[in-house]
Amino acid sequence: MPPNPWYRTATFYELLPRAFRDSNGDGVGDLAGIIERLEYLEWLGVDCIWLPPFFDSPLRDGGYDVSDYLSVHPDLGTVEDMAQLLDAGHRRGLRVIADLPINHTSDAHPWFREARMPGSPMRNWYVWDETGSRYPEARIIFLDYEASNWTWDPVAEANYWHRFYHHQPDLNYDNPEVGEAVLDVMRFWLDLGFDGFRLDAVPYLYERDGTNCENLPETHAYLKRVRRTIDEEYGGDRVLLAEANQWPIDAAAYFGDGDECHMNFHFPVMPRLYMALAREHVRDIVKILRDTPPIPETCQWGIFLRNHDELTLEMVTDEDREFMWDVYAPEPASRLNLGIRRRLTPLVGNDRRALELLHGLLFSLPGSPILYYGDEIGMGDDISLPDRDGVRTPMQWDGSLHAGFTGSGVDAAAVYPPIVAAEAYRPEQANVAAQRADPGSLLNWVRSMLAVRREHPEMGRGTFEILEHDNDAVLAFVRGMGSRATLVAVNVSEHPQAVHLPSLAGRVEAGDADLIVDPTGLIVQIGPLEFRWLRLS
Ligand code: ISL
Repeated sequence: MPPNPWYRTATFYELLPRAFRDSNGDGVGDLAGIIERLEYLEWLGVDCIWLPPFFDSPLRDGGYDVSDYLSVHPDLGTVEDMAQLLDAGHRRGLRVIADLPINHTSDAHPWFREARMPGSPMRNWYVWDETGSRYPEARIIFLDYEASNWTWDPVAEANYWHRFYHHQPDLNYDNPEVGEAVLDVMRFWLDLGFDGFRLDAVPYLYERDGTNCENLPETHAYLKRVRRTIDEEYGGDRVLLAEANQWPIDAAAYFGDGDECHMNFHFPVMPRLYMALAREHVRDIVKILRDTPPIPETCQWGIFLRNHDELTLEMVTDEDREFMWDVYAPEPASRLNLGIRRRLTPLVGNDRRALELLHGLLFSLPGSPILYYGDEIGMGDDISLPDRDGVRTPMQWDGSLHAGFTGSGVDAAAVYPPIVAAEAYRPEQANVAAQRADPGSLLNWVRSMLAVRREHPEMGRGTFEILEHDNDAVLAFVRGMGSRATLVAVNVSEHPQAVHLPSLAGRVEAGDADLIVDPTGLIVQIGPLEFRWLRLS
């Protein structure tokens, strides 16, 4: 069956179940709370919800440390509640994908508890080494927390391999039983009604001597097997979104020949959007897009401004990383690993023009946009909290105590992470109810842009052509599909700019004071930090 490419024109919305809405007054968000707020997501105009891990877990890595793949964490509800959420979402035309950490489990997972036992037949479900010195070329990802990818286990009397926290042993995909067990996990949730998965941390599934243990051919072969299985058993409607934080050429490999993942995040373009604002030129964006290979017709990039992790600077040069830290993270507390643990709105100093410009890019660059809950209302963060908790605070629904996240009778101490307290971002300043009622709000602006984008399928599925011109404060490109084409022109500088686009002679009607049409081409004038979408004939 040919795949249904719904994901190529969809907008995704990442929401943290613990932080979205608490329905039962225990201070923790839950699945029933999400069901209560589906009306909001439908109103906003998103198409697919991305649910970060909701499984049973000791919660030492926000749930990415899974201790039972076939369960729902008791704080959040039950498998039955999840079935209801999927059903209620589908009735509103909203799809839902589950975030599945398949590279590693928690050390509390029964598989690991069994595997570490002396003489265990399950020992080779994980990756062990006597010396803890194997695979020295593999980098450490959580640099601020871990000194090695190996940790000694006194029970097993061996070191186990982990690419992330030491309490997250990596599964051993060289053991075919592991690949089978993970497929069974996928079947369980697809049977319940999920529309697909975000496959967490996929570059690291296999290890091989003499390599950096990323993007190995064996990893791609396993993912192709997953795709084949899901296509055969569930038809062409379910989606696989890879999380492969890699340079464009390696990232594009996760699409295979259209026979691997349907989607992958475009990590490298993200920091370059912020770099463009800070440098007031678009050369870094243009370069990374030119370095991005064409991808199969049925595939799609996932593009984003922020997510639940730190704003990662893994895919920039050392020099660019220092620049980004200097500009966007002058306080040491806002830096984490190779990134910046801040939300979108504080990053750009709550500048509405920058927020609109970044969303304008998010909604028009090649790929499907992925929003992070709260960014649509300009939510703030709290860098006094540990790790990434400060960008995972409760959604602010209204201006009441606890922001309408939970009942006002709930003890504030039960709400963790706490509601943002910074003056400019308190619930009174940023909340859904007030912004829904205000036609000029950021929320209504984002909603109207999503509606405009829906009318322009070329933004999702169309061709992408960067236009040559001599003003590098302006990014100009054309998205085209069949007889329709839209010019996007973005001024990342604080000064008015004009661009002369010879190739567009005769393709835009004048009638707008900012457009000068003459026989040599089109001149577009754009204000500071503004962008334009213009229909071309
Ligand atoms: O964005 C990154 C960090 O700066 C990435 O390197 C990211 O951490 C990595 O690709 C995997 O992240 C995922 O698995 C982690 C978990 O902590 C993250 O929240 C999740 O997104 C380990 O379980």
